[in-house]
Amino acid sequence: MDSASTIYGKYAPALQAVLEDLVGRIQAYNEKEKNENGEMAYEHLIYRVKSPDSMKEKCGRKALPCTAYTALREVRDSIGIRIVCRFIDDIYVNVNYIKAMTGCRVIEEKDYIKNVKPNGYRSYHLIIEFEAPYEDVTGARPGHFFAEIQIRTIAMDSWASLEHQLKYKHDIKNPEMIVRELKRCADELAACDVSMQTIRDLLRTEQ
Ligand code: 0O2
Repeated sequence: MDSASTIYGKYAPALQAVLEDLVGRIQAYNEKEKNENGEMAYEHLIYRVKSPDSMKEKCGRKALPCTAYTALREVRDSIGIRIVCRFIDDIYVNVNYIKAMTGCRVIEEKDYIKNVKPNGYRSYHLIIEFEAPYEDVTGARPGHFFAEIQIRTIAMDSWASLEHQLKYKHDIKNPEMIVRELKRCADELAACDVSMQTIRDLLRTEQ
């Protein structure tokens, strides 16, 4: 048994296929924007099926049983896509595109840009549910699948990546100072995002 089948069981190939389908649709949208409007909707995207170890860790953290049903129905980020944008306004353009996608229903929405987390984390999160032509964990076909889509700027993304790495360092001598400094960096990057957006708006009005 390979590692992917240890929690997702026979649904692992369907998860991969559903992810690829979703990614294909988002990439096609970006191409269309580029061809029709001369500007990309986003800078790049990354995506993954959550690793079985990470899914097991999350089930444990939430005190949930480590089963395929939990991984595919109760934890809703087995499929994860991160859309990284150049400007703040582009985040909301992408959010609207996702919300309008055929067969997609938004079941949870968190705007950590307007409601910044106390540590400085900024990002827009959508949990979506959609139908795909594969059997799901309830035995239904077409099945219902969930995905988490995170949308943020390049600056927000670089901060989140570094902060994520630092979280796993346990030998930090002055953690309060590090938390404070991380928050300061997040706020400075956010100020740069606002300035970049303003520059873009100015250039657009001049054109
Ligand atoms: P991983 O390993 O990155 O996937 P939920 O997922 O809804 O059960 P929660 O925390 O209520 O749990 O959801 P939320 O706040 O939408 O966060 C989901 C994901 O956002 C996290 O997934 C992280 O990827 C990211 N995230 C949230 N807060 C932070 C933060 O403070 N710093 C960083 N770097 N990332 C954050 P996982 O599964 O926790 O982790």
